[in-house]
Amino acid sequence: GFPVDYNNGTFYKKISKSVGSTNHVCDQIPLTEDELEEVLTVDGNYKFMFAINNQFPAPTLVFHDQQVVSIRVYNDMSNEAVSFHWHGMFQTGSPWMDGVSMVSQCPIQPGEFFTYQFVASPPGTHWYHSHHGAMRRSGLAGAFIVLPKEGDKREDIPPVDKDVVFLAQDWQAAASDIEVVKEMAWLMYSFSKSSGKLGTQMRTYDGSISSLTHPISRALVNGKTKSFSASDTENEKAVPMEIFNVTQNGSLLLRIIQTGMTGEYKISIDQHKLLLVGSDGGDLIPTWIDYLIINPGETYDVMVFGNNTPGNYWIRLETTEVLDFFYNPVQPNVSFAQLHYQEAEEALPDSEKRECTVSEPCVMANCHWSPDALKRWEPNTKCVPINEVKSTPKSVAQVPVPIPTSENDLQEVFLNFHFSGSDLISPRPAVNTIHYKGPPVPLQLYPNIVNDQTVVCNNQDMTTCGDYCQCTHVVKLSTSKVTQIVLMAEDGLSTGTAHPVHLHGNRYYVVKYGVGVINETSGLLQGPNQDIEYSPDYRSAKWRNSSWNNGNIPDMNVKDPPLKDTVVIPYKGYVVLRLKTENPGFWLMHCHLETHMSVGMAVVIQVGDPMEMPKLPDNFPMCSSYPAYNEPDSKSKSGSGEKSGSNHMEDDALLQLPSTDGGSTKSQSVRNSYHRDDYSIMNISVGWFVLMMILMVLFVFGFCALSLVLISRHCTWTFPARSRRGYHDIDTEERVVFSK
Ligand SMILES: [Cu+2]
Repeated sequence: GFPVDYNNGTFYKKISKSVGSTNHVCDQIPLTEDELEEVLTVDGNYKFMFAINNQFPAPTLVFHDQQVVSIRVYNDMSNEAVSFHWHGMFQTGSPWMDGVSMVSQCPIQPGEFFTYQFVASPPGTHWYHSHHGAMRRSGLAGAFIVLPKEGDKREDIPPVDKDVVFLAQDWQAAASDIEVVKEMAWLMYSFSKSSGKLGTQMRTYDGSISSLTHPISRALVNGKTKSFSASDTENEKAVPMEIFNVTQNGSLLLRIIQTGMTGEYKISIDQHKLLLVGSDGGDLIPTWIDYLIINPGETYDVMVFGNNTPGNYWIRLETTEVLDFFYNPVQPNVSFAQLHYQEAEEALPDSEKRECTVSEPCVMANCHWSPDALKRWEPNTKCVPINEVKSTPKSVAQVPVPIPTSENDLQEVFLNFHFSGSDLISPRPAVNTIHYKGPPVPLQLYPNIVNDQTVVCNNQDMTTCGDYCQCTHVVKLSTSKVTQIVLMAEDGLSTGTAHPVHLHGNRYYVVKYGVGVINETSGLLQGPNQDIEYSPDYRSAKWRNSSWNNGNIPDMNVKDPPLKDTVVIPYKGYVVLRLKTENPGFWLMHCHLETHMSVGMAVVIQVGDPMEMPKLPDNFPMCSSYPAYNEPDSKSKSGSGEKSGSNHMEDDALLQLPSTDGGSTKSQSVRNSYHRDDYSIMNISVGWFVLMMILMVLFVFGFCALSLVLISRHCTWTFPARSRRGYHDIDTEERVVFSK
């Protein structure tokens, strides 16, 4: 793209040069019709971003259950490699189509294409996104809807008049996503380069850190947002906002998908209750709610009814930030979309939220805080954690909740998603104190590499790891037993964040939920939950009460728990999952905050022995044998959603529905390049400031010393393994394949 300007009703291509500290506009050339078509307005700021078929958000893909999907991805980017994950798809029999770079496939290099082919299953609201690097929020994500088979319609929910996609995501106008990940990698996000100001992290209801790394991040709905703040620019106020149309007494199914990079949102519609009917492809017993908490990676189906006075109502996406880093109260950040009754005139809403009262309390679904923490901030609000949201009887009958028949029939794994390190020395994202590092060749294509202890490690063999354990962390599970996974988020630090954890290739029942200990007076977290005993290094854990072993955990919901593929672990709490690991393959399990996942908060779940895994197709592209793009096909490249003429595509398998009433974010107004620097910051007292500066100086000195040590180690140890020749320890035959 290029910077564009909007002046007196005309869009200009702006050519400017900076001389010294000032920016000189050299020329303004009006945009051509074709160029106008390609303007994506988003929040009204100029930003480098990615697009699929020139669309943002990426096109919505719709299939039917059990249909064979064939999608050809052509990497037309100049420098970045890419791979696509079909989030929520089981990939039964096709683990190499899961799209995880260096786990299921080699990344697709610029100029190359790769055809994904798999069976669409299970039905429900899913999505697709890049699974290489950090490009998801900046455009490489879209809805992936699997409709039930013809005639397999739900009868337990009211009729749906309109079925629409609602993609919610955070958005950072100033920094690129790579920069945000980089900040996280070096834990400098509290001294953000983009804001130049100290301490931008906020806290949520229980005092844990909000997962939004930058509090100003505005939420986008289907790629749109609009500012109503007096301090914002004309263009930020002029860009269109997403509008969902409903008719009086009509109904709307909103397929809400959180495609964001870092932040969770609390979604509500003024003066309208939401009927929660599904999540992550699982059908839920319909439940009325007022607020939906949604984290990156999750999807929820909610119905809205035109049962109020025809008019215009705000749809609110609020952050859950209520305290600054130093525990001073702050107002949560709010972004908007709009619910419009077609009988009413088009206007900006002047609606207010319903007040939650003792007699009519509000209901907050997927609430991951203790009710004792929530009540201080959200009075008269019922906290419904995810394990209390119920699957429909039909769903449980189709996928029974796995119950072990004997001690031997259960395999239990404790996985701690945390930051390893101390409060003072840069803690890093990890699982069981192991920082995930991708293998040199994709596991699914070279499964025998799991036997190589210089690459793969786990907690059974920590001898090769040392203090700072960074490797391809693989946890192996058997295909024949009931699996119980206990997810935890404990690091022994004074504060941290909750983590939304996604499992590929499988879904699980969420049977129990536990939160940390809350201080009765302050309502803030004061320590870890009391049900789990952690080893001092947080590498392993066990139930404090041994009678909880062998799957005998009290108060589990094994009758009708929800089926999920992404679940939030409360900070200092835990979640218990039950599943049948019947799908052999290498499946990534990771925190869905890109800032955590990209720098090590991930683990590979190996289901079954390589011998049990489906056989790789003979002509499957290995890293060196990707076909070059040799058939110029401008249609499929330039997009506009047109189907490619290639025979890789099952034409009738791909329906492209209009995403929502509002369409995409095509040009209505644009603005020039980015000038704003108004991050909301905390008021920092002089004392704190001096202390922080001293710590910072100490940190810099320590860091320099550490860097010298690391650089010297790096140069002598690891350079040969990173040679462009590829992984030097695999056998000669494979090495030839891998070489370019
Ligand atoms: Cu995380």
